[in-house]
Amino acid sequence: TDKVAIVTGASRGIGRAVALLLAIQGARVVSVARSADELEELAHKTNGLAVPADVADETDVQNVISEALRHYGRIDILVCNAGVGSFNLLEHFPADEWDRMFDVNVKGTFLFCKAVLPYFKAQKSGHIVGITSDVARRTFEHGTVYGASKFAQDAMLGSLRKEVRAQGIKVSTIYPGLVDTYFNEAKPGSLETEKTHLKPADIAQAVRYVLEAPPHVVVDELMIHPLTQEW
Ligand code: NJP
Repeated sequence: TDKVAIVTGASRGIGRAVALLLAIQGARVVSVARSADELEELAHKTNGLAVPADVADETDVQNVISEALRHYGRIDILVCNAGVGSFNLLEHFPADEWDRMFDVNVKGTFLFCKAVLPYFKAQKSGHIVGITSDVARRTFEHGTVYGASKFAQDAMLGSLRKEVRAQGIKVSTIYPGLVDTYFNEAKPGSLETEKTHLKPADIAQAVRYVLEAPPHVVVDELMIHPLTQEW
C-alpha cells in the first residue's frame, strides 16, 4: 500500500516495530514521540517523516496532523500506541503519576483520534488502531492507576468504533500481554524476557493483520499473549 500512517510512541518498543513494518509494506509513515533523535533515525530507516510531539499536548498533535498533510496530502491510518505505565500500591501512588498515565494513555489517544476524524470523515475512510493492553480486561495488584487508564482508553475506542462505522471509518483495538520493550523502565533483550514476553514485532504483525482486513471487514478487538503468560 502507499497509505499514509501516523504512529505514536514510535521512538522505541512496539511503536518503532509498527513503523518499520508499515514502511516495509509500502506505507508512508509519520513517526511521533518526544525523543527527536530516535525519531530522526527512524525517519531515515523508514524513508518517512519524524514529527516530535507530546501526545498529550493539543498544539503538538495539531502540528503532527498539519505536517502529515503538508508532506503527504492525506492520512489513512492512525496507530495510537504511545503509552506509559508504573506500578505500585494505590496508597503509595503520587497523584502526579495518575496525571501522567491519564495524559499519555487516555488524553493522547483522545486528542489524536479527534484530530484525524475530520479528514477521515471527508475522505469517507480511515483506520484507527489503538494499542491498549490485556489489563483493559482484567485487574491486578499494583495496577490500579495503569489499569484504570487502559480501561478508559479501551472504553473510548469502543464507543468511537460505534460513532464512526457508518462513515466508513474503522477502529480496531489490540490488547497485548507482556511485550519486551522499554515499558516501565525495563531493558529489553534479556535471556529471561526472551522466554516470557512477546517481541514488539509480534504486535506489529497484529497491527498489519487488522489493517489488511478487506474493506467490508473490521477487526474490532485482538487479544494477543505469549503462550507462557498465565493471566
Ligand atoms: O513501551 P516503550 P511499549 N508523547 O516504553 C512514547 C502498551 N503495552 O512499546 O516520547 C509522545 O518501549 C515513548 O516515546 P518518548 C503500553 O501501554 C505495553 O511497550 O520518546 N510519546 C515511546 O516511543 C503502550 O500504550 C506492554 O519517550 C510518548 C513509547 O511511547 C504501548 O504498549 C503491555 C509520550 C513507549 O515505548 C507501547 O508501549 C501491554 C508522550 N507524552 C500494553 N510518553 C508491555 N510492554 O509489556 C511516552 O499490555 N511516549
